[in-house]
Amino acid sequence: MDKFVNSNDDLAEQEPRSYKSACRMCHGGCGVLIHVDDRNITKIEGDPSNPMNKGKLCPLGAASLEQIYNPRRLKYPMRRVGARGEGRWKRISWDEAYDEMVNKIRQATEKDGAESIWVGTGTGRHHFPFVSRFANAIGTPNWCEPGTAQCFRPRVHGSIITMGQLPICTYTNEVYPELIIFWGHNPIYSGPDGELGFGVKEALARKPATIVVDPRETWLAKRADIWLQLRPGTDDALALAMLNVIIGEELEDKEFVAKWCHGFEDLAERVKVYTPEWAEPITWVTAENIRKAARLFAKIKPSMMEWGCAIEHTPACFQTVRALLCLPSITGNIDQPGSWSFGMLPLPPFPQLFDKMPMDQQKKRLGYDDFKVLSGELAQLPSAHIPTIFNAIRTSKPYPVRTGFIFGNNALSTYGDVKTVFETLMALDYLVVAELYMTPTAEIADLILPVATWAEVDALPAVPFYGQNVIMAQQKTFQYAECKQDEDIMVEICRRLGTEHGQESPQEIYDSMLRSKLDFGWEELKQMGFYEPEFKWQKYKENGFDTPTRKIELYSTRLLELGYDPLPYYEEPPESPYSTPELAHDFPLILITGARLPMFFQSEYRQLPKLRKGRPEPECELHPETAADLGVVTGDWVSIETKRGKCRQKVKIFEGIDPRVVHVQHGWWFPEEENSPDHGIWRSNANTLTSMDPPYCSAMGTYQLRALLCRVVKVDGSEKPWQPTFPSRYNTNIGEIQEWS
Ligand SMILES: Nc1nc2c(c(=O)[nH]1)N[C@H]1C(S)=C(S)[C@@H](COP(=O)(O)OP(=O)(O)OC[C@H]3O[C@@H](n4cnc5c(=O)[nH]c(N)nc54)[C@H](O)[C@@H]3O)O[C@H]1N2
Ligand SMILES: Nc1nc2c(c(=O)[nH]1)N[C@H]1C(S)=C(S)[C@@H](COP(=O)(O)OP(=O)(O)OC[C@H]3O[C@@H](n4cnc5c(=O)[nH]c(N)nc54)[C@H](O)[C@@H]3O)O[C@H]1N2
Ligand code: SF4
Ligand SMILES: [Mo]
Repeated sequence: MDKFVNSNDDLAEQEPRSYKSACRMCHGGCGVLIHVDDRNITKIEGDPSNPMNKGKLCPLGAASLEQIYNPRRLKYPMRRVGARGEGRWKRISWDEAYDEMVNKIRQATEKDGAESIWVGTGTGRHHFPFVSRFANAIGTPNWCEPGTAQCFRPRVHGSIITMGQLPICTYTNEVYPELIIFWGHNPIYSGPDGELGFGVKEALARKPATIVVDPRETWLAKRADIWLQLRPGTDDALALAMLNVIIGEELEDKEFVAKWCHGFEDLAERVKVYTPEWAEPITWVTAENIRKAARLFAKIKPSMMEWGCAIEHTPACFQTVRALLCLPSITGNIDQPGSWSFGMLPLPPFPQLFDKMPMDQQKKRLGYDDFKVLSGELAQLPSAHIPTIFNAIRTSKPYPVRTGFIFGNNALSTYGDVKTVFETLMALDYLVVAELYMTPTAEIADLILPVATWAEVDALPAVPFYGQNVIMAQQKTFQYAECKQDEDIMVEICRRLGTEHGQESPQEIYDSMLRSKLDFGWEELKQMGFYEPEFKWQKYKENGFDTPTRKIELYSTRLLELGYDPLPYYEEPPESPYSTPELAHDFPLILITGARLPMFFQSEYRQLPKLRKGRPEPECELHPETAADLGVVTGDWVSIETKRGKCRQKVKIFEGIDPRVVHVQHGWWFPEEENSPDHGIWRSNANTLTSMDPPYCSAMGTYQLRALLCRVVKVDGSEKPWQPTFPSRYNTNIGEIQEWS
């Protein structure tokens, strides 16, 4: 692959040398050694001294050089010259780009107020904390990320409300669990989620008991002591029934509960009705298996819960998180060696500048009143509610939102109901997209900014997130063309706007964060590579848990104050054979989407040969009986359809899925299709099927990415791909409108 000349004078023409850094091909944090000759990176390898990965790299990390030197990368800022989505661009200078953005921000602020500017980003990449900082600095409360309501944040917020901090699975201190319960989480593939994958494998090598809660028979499920193959979207029912068994059979840790849990009696009362017999027809898991799992979980200690985003993709999200939190709590598996623990948090909170935004402006955040845990009073990282922002963009209600900035999100791929997303983005007056590649989302922008890959930035990752057991220096070792680090772009906009806050460089911020709590700064950390504070358990014994009662709040006083149910309860998915039987008549199968693959990260890496060759085409999983009913075999094309849209993928017959369930991969587009600006985004996109419509989770505003109703139809793969019909007023040339099937 062609090497691009290192155009950074500071880094050019140096002696060959090695840098300690942190890989960020995923959320990141594995220690790496980056070897650089006079101008280029020659090799990236795992750092054997780093406690997170001990010299190992996953397939994504191992493909880093194909990403960094990818010829498809954006190289300079570009301004749209044709109609939106027409694919005609003109190279401009960074100065021109900055002037344009600064003018647009000023105009938008004068005309409709700063809240008319929307700032979006994607999941936990290096610049994530800077995005809300930037939004606050320019005065808009309307920033968001697909994960704030759908991934990780519900677990963070639910944990903070329940026990003051997010509990983590930590494997760095070598006390391993005797039991692991994997709940809607498959870290063998999605390990790149704070690089727990390596630690999980080490823990599994010690042969703990395992319970897996998953509608699909994963590698972990195959090896589990108990696999609970539940109906998608009914995790809350299953957790409540397990609580019913543990409490009913008095298997709780009585001493821990008496001393450290608030509201046990209330919880006991609440779960009385949720018997395993009640849960069996709802969850499709037999009452016997629910009892077995609950007893095993309560009996074996210490245990850890590895929970994932599958529980956060339905409106029952927050209740499910709360119910799951009760399981380790009442069995005393909290902050003990080998159990869930709390991280050391050696860093102060990142200065996101929420404190600098006046309260009346914060209250304009879209979602503030409706989703108090996501956007309002109870939010630890307040962010706007995506469907509410998108609605405001389309309708100007409750106020206009006309200008958008996206720093790293392929919105037409990963948000729910992407037809609505397309309409929304096209309705903006002005859209900037900062990206590595020309994605289908970048194609409908007005201005495109080329950004740096992980090896070209200075950042301060701390892993696991919200635990910070290891702090690392991620170092800039290379400069590709005119690409800039996202953080530097945001800072420069603030400087040119002359904002009161937000003008410090990233390095200044890292340095002051480190020095405020530790006896070294950024330059020293770069030399050290990483820092690992001494780990302590049972920190709650000093001051209790950080909640109003200083205990784990099974019964949440904070939720009660804000008008939410203080105890977890069951909610049937809004679309299901039970809640919408008439819809189930036409769409009889249950759809799940997005179970992670080891070779991609969301919609990323389909342009990396090493990774793409592992999965050249999109696949959906069907049970052999379902496939036989449809008359399809592995490799056939099918159309997967919901009442919102359709997409097509190739069949993979999989015994390990219930005949009533279909799994569809997410994140598909085809970067190699360069002759059309949509790059095939409408063909196999799981989010043509999903929903951004209400009902939402009342606390977090979560919409539905899984547990929806669908049908599958056999199609001929040679037919033209289906594309959505868009209103002509958008004047796009996004491709011919074709119906197929
Ligand atoms: N290689 C790779 N790693 C990744 C990512 C990636 O795209 N690629 N993405 C990263 C991100 S942002 C995230 S959030 C994490 C996500 O990673 P995980 O949290 O592991 O989530 P998934 O892989 O989506 O789903 C895990 C399992 O949940 C099951 N599942 C589906 N529906 C349900 C349900 O209703 N209930 C239950 N109990 N299980 C269900 C799926 O079958 C799957 O096996 O991975 C991160 N790591
Ligand atoms: N149907 C369905 N949809 C899902 C999911 C699912 O399971 N099913 N999972 C959901 C989850 S959990 C999440 S977290 C979201 C993820 O959603 P996102 O994190 O937004 O993922 P992508 O859409 O792939 O967008 C990331 C984009 O950022 C670019 N990028 C990478 N690094 C950088 C960088 O440093 N700077 C900039 N500016 N750009 C960069 C990549 O090229 C890519 O185009 O998707 C959600 N969507
Ligand atoms: S787990 Fe993440 S950080 Fe570690 S090597 Fe893989 S992509 Fe890099
Ligand atoms: Mo995520």
